[in-house]
Amino acid sequence: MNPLATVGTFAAGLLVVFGAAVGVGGAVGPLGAAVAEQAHGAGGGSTEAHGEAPSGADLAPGGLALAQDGYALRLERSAVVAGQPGEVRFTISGPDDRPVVDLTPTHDKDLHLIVVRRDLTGYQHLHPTRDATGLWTVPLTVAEPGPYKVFADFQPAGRDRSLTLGADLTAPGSYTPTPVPPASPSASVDGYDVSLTGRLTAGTSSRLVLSVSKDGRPVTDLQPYLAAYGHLVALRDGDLAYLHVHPDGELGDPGTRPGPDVTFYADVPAAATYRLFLDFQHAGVVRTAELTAVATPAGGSR
Ligand SMILES: [Cu+2]
Repeated sequence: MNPLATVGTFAAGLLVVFGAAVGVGGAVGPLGAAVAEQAHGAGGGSTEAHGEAPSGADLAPGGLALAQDGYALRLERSAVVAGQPGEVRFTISGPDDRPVVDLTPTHDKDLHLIVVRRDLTGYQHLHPTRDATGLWTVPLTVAEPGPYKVFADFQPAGRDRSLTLGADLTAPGSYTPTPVPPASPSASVDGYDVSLTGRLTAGTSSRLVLSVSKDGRPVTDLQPYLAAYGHLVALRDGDLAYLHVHPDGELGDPGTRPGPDVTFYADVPAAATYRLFLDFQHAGVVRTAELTAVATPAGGSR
């Protein structure tokens, strides 16, 4: 669904990855700190007019640990071979240490699996299938070697919110990180242009409107994808924290139209650079637009 861009050849031998986890992301400070900090930030700073008062729990990003709240993500193998068709196999164990088989669907699926390289390239959004024993499988091919992160986004039955666990996956070989593109409110994919209005502000739930056009004309017949007219994933540059993002409105709501605008709320815990991945479906094809956005400090102006 998300064809990997074929990256050109690059100088070999810069960095070699052999199975071991590489890069940043292991150590993470208390996530509540940034939230608490902004609470007594600059006086007179405006808060977003989004109604919900942000709470630390809402803003804390997921994906930074492979185990949380009694749930654990276990990849059967933590390595893949770049350029070769492979498969991801994993289980998610629950507080009773048994594989979780009872899930509440979110965005139309029991589980969303996001795969991305540490440099935020090679994004893939997959939907594994689960067997009766709780083993999940999905075909996966990564184009380039390097350290990857796998995110499982799911909601165990009985929990009132979803959970995102993250695990390392390595494609051994020569790895040259691609710098994250500078912040830009627009991106193009396969002849479609996506523009972003709204800005990310630390410590709040930020309203983001993504507008899709083609050949200069707004697209007004987006097709439902994952129970919405778009699906947004936001990852933080530096540690690949996985932000909480939810669409504004649902299919069938009078105010929810099939484009050109798709609105989301993203819970932003801290001022940092984020990469946004918008999946949208038009003319039967799901495409992913990728943008970089920088979250400003709470109360800051920009
Ligand atoms: Cu999904």
